[in-house]
Amino acid sequence: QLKASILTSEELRRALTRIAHEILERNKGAEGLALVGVHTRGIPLAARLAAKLRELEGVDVPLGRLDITLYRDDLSEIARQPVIRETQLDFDMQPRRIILVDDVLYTGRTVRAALDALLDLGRPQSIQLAVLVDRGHRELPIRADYVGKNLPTARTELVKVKLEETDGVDAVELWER
Ligand code: 3GP
Ligand code: 5GP
Ligand code: MG
Repeated sequence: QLKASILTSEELRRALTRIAHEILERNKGAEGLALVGVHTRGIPLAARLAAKLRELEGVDVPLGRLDITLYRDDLSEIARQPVIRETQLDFDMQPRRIILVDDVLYTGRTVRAALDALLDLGRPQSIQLAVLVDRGHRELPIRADYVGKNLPTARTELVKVKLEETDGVDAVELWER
């Protein structure tokens, strides 16, 4: 059941705006960047960041997507081996810095799989990671460069990320399964 509201739509919007500014600061602008969204909700998040970068800098940052299948028993136990199913990258990675975008960072296994998939396809200048929520419990030496919200969680809890594009509403909630 629902335990807490973590981000309202307004707070989610502000968090993404802040991340867009942090991306511009760290990379000295938007030139040479590319955004790559990870499976369902990382993809609309990457698109929103691209829109903000266009707004702030007038630069069209290319967008790509990685579709990852997570074999899992239920929604709160992720599988040991996330598998990359479908990838769409219509730009040359070699000259670019890639910003990988996901909704929730948990064990880090999904990001590890995403890095493997990207590096199989090319040799970008660098890869940075942006996530809306970091819920802790890492099992690999992976960290995010940009975090919307750091949220310490119990393993039994569940972070629900709802986005207009996929769920009709913007909200982040903490649930007990
Ligand atoms: P996503 O595809 O946008 O990432 O039905 C899958 C959705 O449920 C996923 O959305 C995923 O984020 C979400 N989800 C909620 N809790 C968990 C969890 O503990 N593990 C995984 N893998 N997904 C979860
Ligand atoms: P990881 O591979 O880091 O364990 O998990 C990251 C992936 O699983 C992300 O793509 C994320 O969508 C999903 N995930 C893991 N835990 C949660 C969670 O509590 N809530 C949501 N929404 N997604 C989660
Ligand atoms: Mg996800």
